[in-house]
Amino acid sequence: MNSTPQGGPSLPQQRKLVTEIPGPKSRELLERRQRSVARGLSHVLPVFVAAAGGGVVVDVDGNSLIDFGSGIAVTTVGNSADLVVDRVTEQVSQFTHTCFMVAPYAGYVEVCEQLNKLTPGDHDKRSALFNSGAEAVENAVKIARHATGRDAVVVFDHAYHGRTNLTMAMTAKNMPYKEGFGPFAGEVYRMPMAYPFRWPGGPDKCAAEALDVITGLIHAQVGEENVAAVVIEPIQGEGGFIVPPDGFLPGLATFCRANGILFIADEIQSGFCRTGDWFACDHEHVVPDLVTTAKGIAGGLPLAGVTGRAEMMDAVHPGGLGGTYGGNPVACAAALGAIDTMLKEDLPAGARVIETLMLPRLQALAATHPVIGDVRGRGAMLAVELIRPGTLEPDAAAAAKVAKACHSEGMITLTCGTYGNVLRFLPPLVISQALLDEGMCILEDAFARL
Ligand code: PLZ
Repeated sequence: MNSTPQGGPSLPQQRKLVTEIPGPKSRELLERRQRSVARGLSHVLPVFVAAAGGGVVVDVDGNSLIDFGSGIAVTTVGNSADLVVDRVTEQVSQFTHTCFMVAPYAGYVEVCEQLNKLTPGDHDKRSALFNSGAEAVENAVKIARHATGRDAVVVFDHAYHGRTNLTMAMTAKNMPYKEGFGPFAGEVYRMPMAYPFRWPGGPDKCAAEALDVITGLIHAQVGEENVAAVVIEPIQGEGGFIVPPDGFLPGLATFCRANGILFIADEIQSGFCRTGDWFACDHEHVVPDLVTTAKGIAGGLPLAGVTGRAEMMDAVHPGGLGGTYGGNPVACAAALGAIDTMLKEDLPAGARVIETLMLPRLQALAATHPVIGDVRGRGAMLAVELIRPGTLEPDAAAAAKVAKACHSEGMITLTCGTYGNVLRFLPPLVISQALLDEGMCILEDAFARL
């Protein structure tokens, strides 16, 4: 194999193992990594990447792996997608940076126009661009506090919003995200999540009971008039791909509206076609006041956005928002290429096709393996939760074992969940049906050998 393989969609769409995983070149790099990279950064897979595209990742030893992770829901349009490469190449040869706050450029405005058009609701909107998901969440909270003149922020059990100081406070799980990193930002209040599989009263009562508990707690412990925003992932990502029951998100949005609280949807993982709609909120026609986006927006380049009602976004004084690199021209070019790809290839429909192919097989797997307690998700954001059969007791060891078995067979799959017991599947939306099928066979084998 060529030592520098060309990535992108033309990369052979096949699984191919030519060495053990990791191979000798990856092992050598792993050793160098150990000596040079801080221990705090872990990795899921012990292989180093040489190229990627479509539904495969090729490592430095020439192994071609099936990608069921998309770099954590980022390469929705595939790695090095043609339109992304074209736009980025053109942009990078024109100029790489001026700082939008110094001398603006059209790409930034065009991305904001697309965000305003594509996010839920047809009201007048404004957007602002940043570098990372965490930074977008931080800015959404800044805007909400400024627009309401209130301090409190309500978040949920199992939530993930980032690793900066404020977003660590908003993230639920201690290990590994928060352990030893406090003290955390104040005025963050955590509520129970409508988690159908684990709701004490059962999934049918989950929506109504959760809304009762949450609105009661906000009233008693925070005071509605003190709450600037309720921040929620419409399908929770890192916390376990938890899909709230129908009626929960609309009920929460109605409560917020009635009390002058901004409803902020963190669509960083669930947005941009991933769940079979442009945004997960679209599923129940929920219209958030502010939406945070990142990951899938720019085909792998770092970009994030906050989009919201014009009057709320514009409540902030000129100069109150910004950052050196936010909305970098190359990242904006990538986003325009990625969004163009999503539109041209109708990738929301692509995600629904993936659901149709994968969900029945995951359900069949659950029917034969009692270690699978729950199958859930939408579109190409699917998961199984592993438990000790007949209980709700999480089985993280089983999830790790299945994931590892998949890795050594040449398939990238990720785990998640507060208890680490959820296997999640996030294939690029451009993956071929043949690779999807082969990936499912590997998963089925891994469960059979468990
Ligand atoms: N909000 C809903 O999923 C990022 C985290 C990976 P950044 N999720 C992947 C890790 O272990 O750091 C995420 C998310 C939701 C916010 C974020 C934060 O986005 O771009 O990682 O800052």
